[in-house]
Amino acid sequence: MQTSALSTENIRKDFPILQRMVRDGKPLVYLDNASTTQKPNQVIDAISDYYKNHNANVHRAVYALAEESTEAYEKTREKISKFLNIKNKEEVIFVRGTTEAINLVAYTWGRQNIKKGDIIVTTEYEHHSNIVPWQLLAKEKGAKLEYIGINDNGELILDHLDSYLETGKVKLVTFSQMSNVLGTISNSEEIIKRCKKAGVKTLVDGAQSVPHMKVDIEKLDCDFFAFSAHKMLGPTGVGVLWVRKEILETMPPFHGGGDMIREVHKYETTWNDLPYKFEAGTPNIADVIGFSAAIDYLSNIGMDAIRQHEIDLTKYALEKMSQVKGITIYGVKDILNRGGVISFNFHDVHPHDVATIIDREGIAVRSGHHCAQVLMERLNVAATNRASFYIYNTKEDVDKLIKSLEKVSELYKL
Ligand code: C6P
Repeated sequence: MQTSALSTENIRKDFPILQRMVRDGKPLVYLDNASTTQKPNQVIDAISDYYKNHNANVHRAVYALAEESTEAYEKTREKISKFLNIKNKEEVIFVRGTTEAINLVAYTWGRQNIKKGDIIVTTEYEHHSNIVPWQLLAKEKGAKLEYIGINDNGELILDHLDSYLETGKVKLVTFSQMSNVLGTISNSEEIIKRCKKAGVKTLVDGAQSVPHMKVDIEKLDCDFFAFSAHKMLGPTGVGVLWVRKEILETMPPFHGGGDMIREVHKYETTWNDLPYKFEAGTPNIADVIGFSAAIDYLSNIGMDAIRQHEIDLTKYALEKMSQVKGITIYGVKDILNRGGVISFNFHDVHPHDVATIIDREGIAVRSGHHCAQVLMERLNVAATNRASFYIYNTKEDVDKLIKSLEKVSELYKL
């Protein structure tokens, strides 16, 4: 059932962990959703039901449990295809997460296609998992890694993209659809359009976008797309790599082993059909099935309602937080161009100290470089605090975060 407005009160009842007390009886205020989200009973129960009632390996046997397990596993692939408007479900590959998805592309397509003197373009606000695999590949091949910079508002400078494209040497442009630190929503369709015109492949890191907004892969028209289940109510250890079929068909396998083969002889092997060619070994069956329940949960609320909830909450938080003396907030000013992620520093107190003090009040925020050290360098900071929201967060959570900063002020006599 699609609802137009989201009821945090009802939603919260589905998340057992949100009833928890932490630190001497303080109610948990969980504001680290960009890192990983909490799991509703529906997801926990789906995993437990699989192990209690259906546990068997997939794609290998004909007995009842094996059929049930295979069916449930494959149903998730169908569900993901529908959720993201993917036409061919064979283009959906289960991996461990966004990191593995990007590495898969670098090791298979990348090794096959990137040559000496080629350019791979990424951005200054990428997560390390969208930088390091390309550094490794560029070093191996004698290629160059270049960066689309960001302006002081935290947006990508697309002129940089144009000047790289003009060299005629760019083979891949890879960027996140939403920054995990600034919350900036990239102008993805425009970037992809410019790359397509130049005949350049595009990879979109959807780790922070898919959980929070409607994503239509068909419309996006990129070549590779990666995201993780655990940031969208699903279990850890499951993610998806989507690759356009024409490209996937040309890619060599990533891992060798069971299920990815058609025939193995002493010195020769032929590959299984897509997508199994890229899913070697026993997959993370239980968690893929848990992921299915997460997609159902999000679909029942509706991605538009989720996005609206986060716009409202982030707007409220930005207004309230910007009134706090001594706070520095990073990122885009326009609420419609950012997700529910607010990175900030408080006076010159180290973010780890801020996070430790407010943790005593039950507030969970992430502090550090957020696996985005290139961005930290650009912002000229070593670290930040980061509050990130999801469907169960409320304005009261924001108020508690702000109140908890008073404790920091008291302690440091600010
Ligand atoms: N960001 C954060 O706290 P994995 O770990 O493979 O599920 O996702 C990696 C990843 C890739 N891209 C982006 C944009 C991300 O935000 C993340 C994960 C978490 O910001 C954990 S470091």
